[in-house]
Amino acid sequence: MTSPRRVLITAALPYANDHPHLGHVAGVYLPADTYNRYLRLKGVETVFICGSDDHGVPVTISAQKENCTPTEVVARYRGIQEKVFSSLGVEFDHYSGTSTCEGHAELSQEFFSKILEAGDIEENVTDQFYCESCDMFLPDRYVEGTCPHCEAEGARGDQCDGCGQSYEQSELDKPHCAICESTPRIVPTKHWFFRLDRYEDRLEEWLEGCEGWRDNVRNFARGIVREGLPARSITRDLEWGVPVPLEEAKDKVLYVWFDAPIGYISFTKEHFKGTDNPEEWREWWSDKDVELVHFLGKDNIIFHAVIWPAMLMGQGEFNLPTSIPANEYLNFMGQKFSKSRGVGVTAEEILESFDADRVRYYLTTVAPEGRDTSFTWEDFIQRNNDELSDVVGNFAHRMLTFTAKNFESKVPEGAENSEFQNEVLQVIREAKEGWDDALDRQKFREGLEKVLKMTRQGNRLFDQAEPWKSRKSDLSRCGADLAVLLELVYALAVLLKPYLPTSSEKLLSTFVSCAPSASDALELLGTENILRTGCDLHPPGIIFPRLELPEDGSDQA
Ligand code: B3M
Ligand code: ZN
Repeated sequence: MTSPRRVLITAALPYANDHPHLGHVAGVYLPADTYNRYLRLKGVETVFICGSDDHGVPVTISAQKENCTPTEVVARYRGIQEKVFSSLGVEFDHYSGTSTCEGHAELSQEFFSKILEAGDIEENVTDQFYCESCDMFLPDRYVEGTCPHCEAEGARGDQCDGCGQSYEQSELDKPHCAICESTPRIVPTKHWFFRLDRYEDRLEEWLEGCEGWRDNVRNFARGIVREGLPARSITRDLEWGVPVPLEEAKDKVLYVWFDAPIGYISFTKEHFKGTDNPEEWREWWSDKDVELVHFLGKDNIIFHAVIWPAMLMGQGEFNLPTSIPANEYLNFMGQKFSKSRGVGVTAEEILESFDADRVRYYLTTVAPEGRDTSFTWEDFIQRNNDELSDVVGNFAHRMLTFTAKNFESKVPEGAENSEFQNEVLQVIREAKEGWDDALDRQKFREGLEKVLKMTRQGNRLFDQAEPWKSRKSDLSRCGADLAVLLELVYALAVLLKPYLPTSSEKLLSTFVSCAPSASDALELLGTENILRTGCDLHPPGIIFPRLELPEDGSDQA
């Protein structure tokens, strides 16, 4: 017997200082969740890991602004994040946080020590920005200036959002303190540097073999490696973070991007703690057949596709990523989501007016898979109405009410090998194959389009069969035609399962007594009539009522 496929899925750890907005959801958490649900439906074993990124400057800046401690900021936002994800139906197996997860600091320190012992971390005195009026060093987001690579303004000390590059802060032009705006002084301080240059060949070779990756990710990573990788400082003059495990660096912490991805491992470890097999985490990280899939936004590519793999190579015990589906950005009405500029809508806000599945549906149809896309309220309403209500919901409703009226809501007897049956089954089979192929390649929008197309074809086939006529002239033919169209409704419920967990469950409950479980049925879809003849259907009523624009949305649209 071959053992089942295993996939470890992670979603980028959100900084514990923000309400997840729809851009984050569309680009990272929703596709990760859809992928997890898809794999489970197929019987693949998965572990789905996430948690908050608690360390680093984003959190300390928020703490300073909100006049509280980083620990308080973390606790507040972690609660918000968990609530948002669960109300969207994004179901992680484990959601932790880098400042609270037991063993996370130790594991991060182990990574550091091991890479240090291998001679790939070296110390160096460097010039760092120091703000006199704030009386502190200005690591990362504490300093802003002009990007040395693309000249964008507002670039931060460690990374530019404009071009996605990361660099040493001393390279930044026109630096100023992000808190008080004053121009910082340069003060020498000692830091520890990760010698990425020593990994160039291995990274290049590894990336060469990473076939099937999205072009945006692979080309970007290869380009960066080819340009040559300078040593990167991985320590900071801060109090908040994982302490550097060296006597002489007692007042320094690890750079947040050093400890954050290690969270994927420490959270997995925590997940298995208290189970029958607490050591199972190791299999998920070391067994060669386990696939490791990281979902993230494009600004995180360099860290996941270059620096993190180098850390893993240096540490030596764990698997490298199998794929890194990174998305572009979802914008809001043509502008970048921005809390500070008040652009966008948070997940909490939209969920006040709409069901999670409506949000999941729309965000999948505008998934920023290959290019930036835009959320607009009008489009949100229109796609939900034109597609989910008028095509999907309407088709299911039409078939089920027709069955209720003419066949007492029982699955009518099919007609094997009739031309019509074969045609409908073929439509189902093709849709299922296309859906499977698209989801396997993490093309979620494409997978959903296959389902929609199948439904439109179903509607057309129903019209073509004219069962309202054959009902009078040939009831058994009418029943047979309907029986196979009900197969299509059932297929619809199964194929929507990864995308719309609640609504697909409602639709599936129609067939509770007539069909095997969705997982068992998946392989059979479109090959034969699966539904048991004569069995009772339980129509769910209208599953997708038409939507209206919320009042405060209309003026923005
Ligand atoms: N917190 C960056 C971000 O939210 C970061 C991701 C960490 S993943 C290990 O953009
Ligand atoms: Zn300052």
